Amino acid sequence: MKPIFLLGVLGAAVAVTSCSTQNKHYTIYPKSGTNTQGYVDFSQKGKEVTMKLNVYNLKPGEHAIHLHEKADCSATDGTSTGGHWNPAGAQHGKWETEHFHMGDIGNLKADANGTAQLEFKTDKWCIGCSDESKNIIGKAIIIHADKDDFHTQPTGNAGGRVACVEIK
Ligand SMILES: [Cu+2]
Ligand SMILES: [Zn+2]
Repeated sequence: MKPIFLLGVLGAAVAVTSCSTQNKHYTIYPKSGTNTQGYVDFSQKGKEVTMKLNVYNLKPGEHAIHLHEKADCSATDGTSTGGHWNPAGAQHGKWETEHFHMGDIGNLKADANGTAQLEFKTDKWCIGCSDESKNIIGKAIIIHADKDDFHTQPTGNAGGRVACVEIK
């Protein structure tokens, strides 16, 4: 009976793993000739995804941050990531107002040293689930040169792309 007992224990372990917290760690790469760097961590607990960002070497002030539609940071200006991730075909805007893209995170604020932190939580995303209107895997994070004005279509008039993350 020992082998059967072992299989039972293994099965329970797999079941626990598949519904516990997911953690993903990514490096932020500079784009458009900047020296912007940093890292980002995503985790999911139940239906809630948390994103924690630490960015360095930004220009002091506000910078738009979005999820863009393709995990491809290959272009020197970051344009290979495409436009804002927008599975619902919505207009660009401010997060959780009357209209916004699923990637419209908002703005980061860099201090006088060019350092910015952001913690963002939402149940509108998932990490690797089968619902493609929520799944952030295969998307990119873009940090922009300028701030998001929340109304210019479809970009928020946020300027160039100074940093990029491939969410794989
Ligand atoms: Cu953007
Ligand atoms: Zn947008």
